[in-house]
Amino acid sequence: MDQITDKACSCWLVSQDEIAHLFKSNALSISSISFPETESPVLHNLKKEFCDFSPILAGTGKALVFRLDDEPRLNGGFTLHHDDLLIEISASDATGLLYGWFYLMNRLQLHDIPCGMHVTQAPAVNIRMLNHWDNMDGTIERGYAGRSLFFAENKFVYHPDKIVRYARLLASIGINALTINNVNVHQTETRLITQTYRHDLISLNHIFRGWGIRLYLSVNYASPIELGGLNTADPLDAEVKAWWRDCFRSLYQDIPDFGGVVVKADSEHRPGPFTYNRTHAEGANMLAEALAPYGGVVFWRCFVYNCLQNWRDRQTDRARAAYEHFSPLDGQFRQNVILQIKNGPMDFQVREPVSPLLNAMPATNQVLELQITQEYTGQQIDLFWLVPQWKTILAFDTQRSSGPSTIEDLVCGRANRMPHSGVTAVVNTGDDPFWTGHVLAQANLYGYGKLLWNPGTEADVLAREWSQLTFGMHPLVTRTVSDMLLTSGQTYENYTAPLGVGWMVNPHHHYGPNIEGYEYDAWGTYHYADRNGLGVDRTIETGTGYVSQYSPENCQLYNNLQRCPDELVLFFHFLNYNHRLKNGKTVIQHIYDTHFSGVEAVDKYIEEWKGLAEFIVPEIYAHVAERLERQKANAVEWCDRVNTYFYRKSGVEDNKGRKIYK
Ligand code: GCV
Repeated sequence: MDQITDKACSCWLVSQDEIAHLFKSNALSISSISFPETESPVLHNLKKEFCDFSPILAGTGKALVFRLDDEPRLNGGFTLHHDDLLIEISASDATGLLYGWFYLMNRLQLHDIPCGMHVTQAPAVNIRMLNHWDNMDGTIERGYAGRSLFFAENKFVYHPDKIVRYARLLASIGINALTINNVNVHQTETRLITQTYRHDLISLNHIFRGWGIRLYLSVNYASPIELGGLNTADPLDAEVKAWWRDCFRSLYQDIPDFGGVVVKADSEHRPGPFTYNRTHAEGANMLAEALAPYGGVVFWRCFVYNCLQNWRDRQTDRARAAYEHFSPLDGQFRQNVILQIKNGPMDFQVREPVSPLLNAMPATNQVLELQITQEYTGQQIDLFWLVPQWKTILAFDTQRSSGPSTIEDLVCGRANRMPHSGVTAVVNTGDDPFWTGHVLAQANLYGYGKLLWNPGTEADVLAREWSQLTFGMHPLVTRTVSDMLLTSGQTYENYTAPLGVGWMVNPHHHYGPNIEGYEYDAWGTYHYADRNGLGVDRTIETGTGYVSQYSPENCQLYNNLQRCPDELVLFFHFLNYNHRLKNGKTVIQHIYDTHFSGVEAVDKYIEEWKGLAEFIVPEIYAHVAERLERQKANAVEWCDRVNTYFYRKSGVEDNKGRKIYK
């Protein structure tokens, strides 16, 4: 098990004691290693990478050189040069050297380090953040990979060595910002910013700093009341302002390079400025002002909507909420406020359009929020590789200006002139020996980091690379694992909710089918299936008008049934069961076909995985096989329930006569 735990823990990344072997297996003999003279926490860790290396240094090999220079590169950029005499990594900062080193390791693992190689790279996205939704009792909201890495029993409980391995893993994919606690900040977690937990926060920050990662905390907007004994959290109140100023003064005295805070306000029963009739700009700016002297920033989440909606009301549309709340505030936020906007207007469903709020506020810092943890996408039981979905999001052209206007342009800072831009995501890790519950779900974390480094990388390249780094170079393994990853999202979509409707899941835990699970609820999450058809009419003429929140071009695209893409058509339109889609099928036949084909695809994964038995470490092989069986059971349940439900509603037979329970 030790061997497994080691391999699984380091997954795509070679552990430190394998580094010497890595050079040997590439027939590279190293005569000396040199580092810059300067000292820094990151350089300290970089040097430690070679603690097992000295015994194998040979007089006759190449020099391995880490060098700081003055070349103008983006933060974290590096150059890797390989010739007859040396392998040199140069960068203008220590983090760049670290990233260069991880890149070199990847190349060595892939046996792709030709003499004459000369590569310069830099991360395309500036803020490359992860959000933990960890609670201090050790649970993780929407966590599917064990317990928290940081907390248990309402205190900090962590193994420094494990946190170091974790930080190293995150640094290897370029992550540079991290929150450690849930955005739902409850009683105990509210105290994380107080002196009570300062010692632990300092220690954790010390670890992450050494890997180029800045630490942030999620904070409770009502802290002045809950901690300070004030009777208000009104952002314009002088005492409230003073309370936050004191709070951050003390925090930054102890941790001068602390990143800042993430805030979920007026959202799903969390406190916020609405209580005091203040805007979100007033709320966020008050915190930002208190953080500004220290260079701290506020990530302010835009997941604000009415979660006490009346299902009888067909005009109120939750999808409209974020845009309605925030777009009128463009230009009112301080320079150190960054709006954190979920990729879709609802909530991390399998298929949603891109949020119309993204790139709709040219005078406001924005980051895109993704979800790596698979809340609605299989919960790390079912396979769902998210990279293709993320690439679709990044490629979306908001058409907000004649200049660069895709989501990729926005997150890379090309779409507006604001100082901050980037991406954050709810992470999928925990204390599980494989970090991510499902071993193959590691590919989601890997893909996230790599995509932010270079959004132009094709999904199949990332799938192949992850498979080779994790499982080695055998072509059958690479082909099989890559195919499984690349098709997994479509497979999951096929056997779950069709054509962009979403929400047909079991309430609260969100796994498994429940067609009407959210239909008569207060969360604003409906599909309106009846005897005629299903879908949400969000058009201008007859629906909620949500489409009008997009640019005129995109509004027309979605509003017009003839043009609206099939995969999102039920998000925007109510359609009869016999409506013919662009793919030539009726809605009902599409539902039957996709559900059967989803189950067949899982069967195929199971068979293909069996073919890898002799190439994969037995424990990992068995672990994935077990997950696939559970996925199969889930897929069958989804298929049967959805097909039966819509057969009963529509009375239409499957034109291929397959088994539908009636
Ligand atoms: C952390 C959804 C999830 C919640 C989550 C919330 C959010 O509603 O189900 O678990 O809360 O999103 O993003 O704040």
